[in-house]
Amino acid sequence: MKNKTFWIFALLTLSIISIAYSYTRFRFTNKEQKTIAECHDVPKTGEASAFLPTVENKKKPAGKAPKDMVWIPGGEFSMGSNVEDESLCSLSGVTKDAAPIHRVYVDGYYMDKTEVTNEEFEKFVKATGYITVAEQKPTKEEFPTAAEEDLITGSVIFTPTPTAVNLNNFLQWWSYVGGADWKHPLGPQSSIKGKEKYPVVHITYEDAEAYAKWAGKRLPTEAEWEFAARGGKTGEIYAWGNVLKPNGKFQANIYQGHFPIKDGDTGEDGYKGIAPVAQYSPNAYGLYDVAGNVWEWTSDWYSVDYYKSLKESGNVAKNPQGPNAYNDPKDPTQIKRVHRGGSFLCTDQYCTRYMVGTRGKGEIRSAANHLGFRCVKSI
Ligand SMILES: [Ca+2]
Ligand SMILES: [Ca+2]
Repeated sequence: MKNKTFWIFALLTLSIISIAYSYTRFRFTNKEQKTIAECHDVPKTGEASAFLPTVENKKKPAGKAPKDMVWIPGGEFSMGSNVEDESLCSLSGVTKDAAPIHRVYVDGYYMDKTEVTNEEFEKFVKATGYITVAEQKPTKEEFPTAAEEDLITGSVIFTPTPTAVNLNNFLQWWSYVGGADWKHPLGPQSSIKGKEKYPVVHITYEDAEAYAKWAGKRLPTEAEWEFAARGGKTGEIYAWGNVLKPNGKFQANIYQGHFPIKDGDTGEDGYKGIAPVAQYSPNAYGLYDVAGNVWEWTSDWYSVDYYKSLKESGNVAKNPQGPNAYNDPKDPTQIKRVHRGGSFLCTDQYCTRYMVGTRGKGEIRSAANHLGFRCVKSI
């Protein structure tokens, strides 16, 4: 059942999965160890002067910030990434959708300090009776070619392989698991008991949006997310600076070790797999886990050339809301919005999308156990 169902949903979930791993095919097809040996601590970047100084707004709202939120002043900044490679191992690839660097202005707003937790999401569900997409039985209308017995509730879970595998096929380590959802993050036998402070996962875009609306908040635009994650700094590679491991210490929950094999994650950063929120130092605005732990939804449609169009306009983009529609000619049927920040499955060898200016994307009705969100609130 698991495999059959998996294939039905493979297309639907492809986009989320590909966020992290599709480009591994470029890298690991041969001489894996040799390539790893070429990895370095600081990625190659394009012309540094592409970044102009961040200019924060001075105005601050009166009164205290809403509970568990911080004030993000907004202002003008240079958005995007000039990292030339996909990884720290000189792997060329898809971070190119984060180029060119372009000038953006955003108004100030409050932002959740952390990813939304299981505890917080449970309050929403108890108050509203909300049922997430993963808990809804897929319909024949949505999957017309699926057999009836394969239309079961569930979501996608990272499933380590028993032994080393050729990393050119990410379907080997992702499975659609019946009964997986936010309350059962690792499948029907698992629970969130004792995991109240962990980020909620298996959240689709509409789930995140429903929570935000209930909470009197909204999802951040991609520009708001990046402005906040940069913490008022200019053109740095990571939310904490320009070196992945200052003083040899990881600053975010990502993945170390041999991917994707069982027990391959060494947890050198302190956590194998997902971590409770706020286990690492916050950025300069007081935000935790903007890099790693779980990917975070933003409200922008994904368009592969959106940054290019903003740059070519020649103007500072004022409070950009994203393109009018999804656009990715390489994957026209999977309708996606932008994800940001990377997850506990991103490694320093590839999937370096925890670099603060880089982008991810996900099909809007797909979820996985490395995908969550945080909210913002305008004044
Ligand atoms: Ca980790
Ligand atoms: Ca995160």
